[in-house]
Amino acid sequence: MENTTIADLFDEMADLMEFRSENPFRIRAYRGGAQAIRDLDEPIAAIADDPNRELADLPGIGKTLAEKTMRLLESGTFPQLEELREAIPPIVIQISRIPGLGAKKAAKLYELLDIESLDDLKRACQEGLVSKLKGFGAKTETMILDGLQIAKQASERIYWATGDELATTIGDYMKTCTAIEMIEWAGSYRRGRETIGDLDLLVVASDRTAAMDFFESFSGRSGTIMRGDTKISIRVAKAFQVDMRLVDADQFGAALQYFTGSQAHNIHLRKLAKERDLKINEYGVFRNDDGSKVAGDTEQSVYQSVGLPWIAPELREDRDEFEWARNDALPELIELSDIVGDLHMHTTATDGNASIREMADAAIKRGLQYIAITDHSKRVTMASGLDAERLRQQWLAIDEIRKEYDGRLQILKGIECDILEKGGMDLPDDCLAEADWVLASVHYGQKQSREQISERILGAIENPHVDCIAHPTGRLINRRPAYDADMEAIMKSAKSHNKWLELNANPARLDLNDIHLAAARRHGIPIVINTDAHSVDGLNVMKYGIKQARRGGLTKRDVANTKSWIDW
Ligand code: DGT
Ligand code: CA
Ligand code: CA
Ligand code: ZN
Repeated sequence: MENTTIADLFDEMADLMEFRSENPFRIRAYRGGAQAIRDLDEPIAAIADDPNRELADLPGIGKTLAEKTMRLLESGTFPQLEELREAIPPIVIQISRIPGLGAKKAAKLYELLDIESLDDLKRACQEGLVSKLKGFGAKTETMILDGLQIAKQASERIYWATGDELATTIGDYMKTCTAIEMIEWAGSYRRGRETIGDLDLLVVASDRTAAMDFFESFSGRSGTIMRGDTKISIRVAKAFQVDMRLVDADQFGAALQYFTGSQAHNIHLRKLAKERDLKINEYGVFRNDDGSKVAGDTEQSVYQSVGLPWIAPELREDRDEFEWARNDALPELIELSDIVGDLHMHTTATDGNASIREMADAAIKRGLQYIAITDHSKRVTMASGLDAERLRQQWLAIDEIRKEYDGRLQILKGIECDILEKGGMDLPDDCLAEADWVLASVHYGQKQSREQISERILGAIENPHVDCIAHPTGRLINRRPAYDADMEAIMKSAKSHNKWLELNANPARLDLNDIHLAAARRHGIPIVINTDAHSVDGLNVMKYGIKQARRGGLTKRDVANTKSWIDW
């Protein structure tokens, strides 16, 4: 059983427990465990098999989860999970994912309205049936209609990071198939979209039947959706679809280009071909007059046939990429190896699970030159956020630790300071003034009006001690929409006050998104890509931020933490 599968099952357990309003600490243990397992860089099954190691010793796991993991590895499930699955129908869970609705109301809707799908619920709302129920008003009905899209997406699309783990596992497995000569992922996964609807694998095989049989023998397969001569679709994990298409070697480039998409990008490309009396399809590029083939074995050849350089998949959304390509102005996209610092992470002082030293050692291992310790400020009571006194104590500790790391890693005295609901910063100016690095974040009052939230963020930007706004829009992919804020005004102010904006690399955040990143780049606002790590392994999410940055067209120059700290 894969790490991702185990993590998904623990998350499912947490969802079900949350639904039952069970002990929040136990729920958090499952969520933390899921995250820890997802972050591991080796198979947990290997650790379980190793007589010299204990699962319970892993950070974030503990004795109970270690036991459950053993059960999962042996039997694919554990009794408590099965009990809860029995008791709570999946559609009720789906309904409860509507932001603001909650478990009790979801269960009630299911019972009272005979709802079997989210579409049923939508219809019931449109017919006004929901507002007539006791305890549900017109307001709830509107909230449901507004939130249905998020709930629907959550049940249909997975995070890019989850897709990446699946794709890596399946790809590694398929590469051991001797009948396969060429293999590449296409689709939204290759483009690095923040969520993935299904995975698309493209293969050249010496023996197609053997390649399809091998695909169907993948250990994580739960069923086959269809099998034809050139395409096969299977289900893996929780009903997620993976397509495999078989093409000839001399069509590989054309097929890769076609199935990478996006659809909009491909339509634009075909239009350019038409202007040159050419036709592009998944088999190649052909002349209209005599039907002869002019390109198709590589992607480069396809783009070249319309006079363009190769365009990176992350840019293929029909935004600016064709204009850039035409003018020889394609950005040289940032890479993970360009990053030399990480300016957002938590420690045991608040809700992290590692010490400053542990984070520092892990940062050195990942090749970083500097980190900022940015625990929460006191408003975040749930994470026992720091007041000025505890923060200054932490800084005294950092003074000591710095001596040990001298010449190896710069450790900056930072803080993730909350922007209060009423406006203003959660810590006094004299305290913030002593920090090397101040992130400002909105965690509370996210439902306030556009004016209020914008004012709060603009106020933080104007505070001379604030350096950067963290996760500037507050969205959680598949769970919570961005708060309503005037991003254009925020960017203008950030630019004029010489402040920076974060790209939070957590795969559930990826905040700023690709569109905002492109806008920030146009404004000339430096972006800082941070992990917001709450554990040592949490530092590994940097690569997801890089993917998102590339979608925004960012180069090394656009990203501040590609530079040494002293160069700023
Ligand atoms: P997803 O799976 O919803 O995350 O998004 P994609 O982009 O991976 O979409 P998918 O899996 O339906 O198809 C993969 C690519 O194949 C898509 O980006 C463009 C291409 N493609 C698929 N079907 C069509 C089609 O009917 N027309 C055109 N022009 N392109 C298509
Ligand atoms: Ca796809
Ligand atoms: Ca597909
Ligand atoms: Zn944080």
